[in-house]
Amino acid sequence: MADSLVLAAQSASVLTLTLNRPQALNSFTFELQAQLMSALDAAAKDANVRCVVLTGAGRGFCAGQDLADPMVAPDPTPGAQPKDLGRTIEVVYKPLVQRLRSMPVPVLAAVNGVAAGAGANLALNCDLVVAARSASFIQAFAKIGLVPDTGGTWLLPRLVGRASAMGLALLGDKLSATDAERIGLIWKCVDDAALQDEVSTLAKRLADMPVKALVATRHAIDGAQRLTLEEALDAEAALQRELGLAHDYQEGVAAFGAKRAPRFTDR
Ligand code: T3D
Repeated sequence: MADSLVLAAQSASVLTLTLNRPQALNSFTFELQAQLMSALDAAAKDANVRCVVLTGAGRGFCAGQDLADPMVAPDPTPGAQPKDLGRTIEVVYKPLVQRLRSMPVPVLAAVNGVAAGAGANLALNCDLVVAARSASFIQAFAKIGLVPDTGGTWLLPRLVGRASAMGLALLGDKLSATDAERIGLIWKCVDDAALQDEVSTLAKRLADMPVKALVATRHAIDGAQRLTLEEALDAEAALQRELGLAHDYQEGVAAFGAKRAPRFTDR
């Protein structure tokens, strides 16, 4: 659909969702968020999807909240009612982060260009982030008098430690993809011309893996942040117990013994 704000394209079991407002660097409107949520909901229910790739159309990945959207832009008219930005977080960004984090398949961000504000943290909420060398990450919030949202306050210190998190969040400087890889903010930075091939190969590889175990790994790693070592060991035991009963474990061990490629099907 020409006017779709999120383009969906499926190749084998990899679904690519492309944010499609290139004229405004794919910044978020309520409608874009609604279409993205609906595409993610559909992917979550579709057994033929085993990996989702999130990327942007044009030269940007996502410039965060559309600051021209009348729903959030301050109204300069004297006496005008101030906008409730907390509401935007509650109805737009919180559900989006929760949707991404609860996807039953791995989600890969292919950051093709600038990722700013909520757009940067949208990418960082994905399971793996691969960026083109010309891409950049900007915690743009402080520049307009806001705090990092879309999970930024939770994610940044966990990804890069408090010192770097504070530097990124307070200063809001543009961080190159090369530096983002160097400080551990993202998984990988590749040359622009290699992004598409790199992402396709990685997405296909993830889709062929035991995705149920990959998703359990996401939950275990995120959940372990607030656990003691003993609690984490117990959580690992519970997950191994569950996964040990699943088809993919039987298949993985059988394939290893038979020296053949496994065929994982659980989701
Ligand atoms: O409810 C709430 O509002 C709270 C939630 C907040 C969540 C957030 O995400 S807050 C952070 C919002 N985002 C930003 O502050 C980033 C704003 N954009 C920029 O700083 C720059 O555009 C970039 C650094 C991202 C890229 O710069 P550059 O020079 O490569 O491009 P540009 O010329 O600035 O932008 C190109 C066009 O996209 C331009 O439109 P034009 O002039 O060609 O018609 C620009 O206005 C538009 N654009 C870019 N970002 C946004 C945007 N339009 C609306 N909203 C944007 N966020």
